[in-house]
Amino acid sequence: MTGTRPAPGPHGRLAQGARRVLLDNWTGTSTVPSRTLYPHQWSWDSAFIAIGLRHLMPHRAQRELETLFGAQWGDGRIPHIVFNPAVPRDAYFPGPDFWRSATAGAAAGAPARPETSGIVQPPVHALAALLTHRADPDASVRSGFLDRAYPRLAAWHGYLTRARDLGGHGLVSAVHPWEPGMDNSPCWDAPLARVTPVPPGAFHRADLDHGAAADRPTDLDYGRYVRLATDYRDRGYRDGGHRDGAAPDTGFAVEDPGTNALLIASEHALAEIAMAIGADPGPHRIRAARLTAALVDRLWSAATGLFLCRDVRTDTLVPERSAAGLLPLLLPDLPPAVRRALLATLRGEHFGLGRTVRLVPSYDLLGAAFDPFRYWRGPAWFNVNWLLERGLRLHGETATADALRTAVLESAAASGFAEYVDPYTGRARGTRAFSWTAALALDLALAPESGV
Ligand code: 9WN
Repeated sequence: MTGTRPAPGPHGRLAQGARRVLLDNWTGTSTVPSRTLYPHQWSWDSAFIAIGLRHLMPHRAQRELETLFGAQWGDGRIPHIVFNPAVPRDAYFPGPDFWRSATAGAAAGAPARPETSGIVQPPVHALAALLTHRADPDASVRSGFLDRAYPRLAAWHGYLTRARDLGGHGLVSAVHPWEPGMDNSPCWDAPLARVTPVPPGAFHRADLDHGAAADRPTDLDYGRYVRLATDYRDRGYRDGGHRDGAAPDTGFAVEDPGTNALLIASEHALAEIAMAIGADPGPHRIRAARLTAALVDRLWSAATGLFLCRDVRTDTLVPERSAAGLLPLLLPDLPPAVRRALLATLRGEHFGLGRTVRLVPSYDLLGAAFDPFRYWRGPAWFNVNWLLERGLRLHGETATADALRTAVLESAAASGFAEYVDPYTGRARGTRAFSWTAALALDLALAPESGV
């Protein structure tokens, strides 16, 4: 199957290039983020990929999500990686032999097959499922897509809000820096400093076989990532949950505004999905409102004009400005003063949109840890910019959204659909032919102003 060709339009060449990337990265049941660096299925990547694929082949977008849902654990968690058994076991580190999901995750309900990781990524999936449905509602209804997706998504959100409320105030905590999807964000530096790294010789980093070391996390970071993942695995992927004000018994517990904003946006989407299949949207609306109140209460910093991360072990806000703190712009019902301040921060000197940069950087342009090359410590990422474009449009900031859309399209095409780019020059960094860059550029090219 080669799929539908995008109609020639103002972005015809870009759409053809993006289509090529998505076809090349399709494995038959899902899409790899990158053939070289990330040769399995990743959770939030698949959500973003479905959002692009829906324009080419809506049923393939459904399949992308349903392959992921097929790896869901009995406790509701959707794992961050689903391993492809056809790929050599050491092609990616940490691979299936590290996570040992079927045995170490048995008590948490991990399936015997497929093998997966045991941590999670941000819950963008309900939003992706709703947008996939809307691409071809008749076919979606005929195939029962939303009827199958709804219980999966409800169980997933149930897991996050129940098992991951480590702070006890309703928000979801990440237990590993890979979980918010922004692996080496400077927001993790302080909480991670308490973690004893495993020695560098104890593992082999497959990422450095494919990526430039200057674009990737350091060996010290990796030593700590491996320590945290090992400890989580060795306690059977058990989540402590909230224990009456006590600090959680995990080495790392952070409330991240990006993850929580995406959960709220997805909870709104779940309300729409519930309506579409004749279920009650009320509980989802109530949960979205409660989570929004908790987000503002726990993570909003009026002094900074930004949402910050909270280190749950010390119960303090982390004084680093990350683009994750801008993602609540996706939410329809922010208090007006918060919304205004957030928009000012986006255009101010720390993120510089329309002022010093055309794409939003992942981290504070003026921050001490800023590095235009190194992964989540400065480079601009296309998923973050796609989410912010959507947020700007939602809040009626049309001119800024239009300019951001143009910058995403130009930069995605000029960089060969790079994983991320230098926010000042737009020069490609990381891997190329990266699936979510292609998918989200395609979405902006083909559904530019509909917000659908
Ligand atoms: C670890 C796949 C993933 C993305 C993450 C990105 C990166 C993995 C890695 O790649 O993380 O999960 O090996 O660095 O940070 O957001 O989902 O594209």
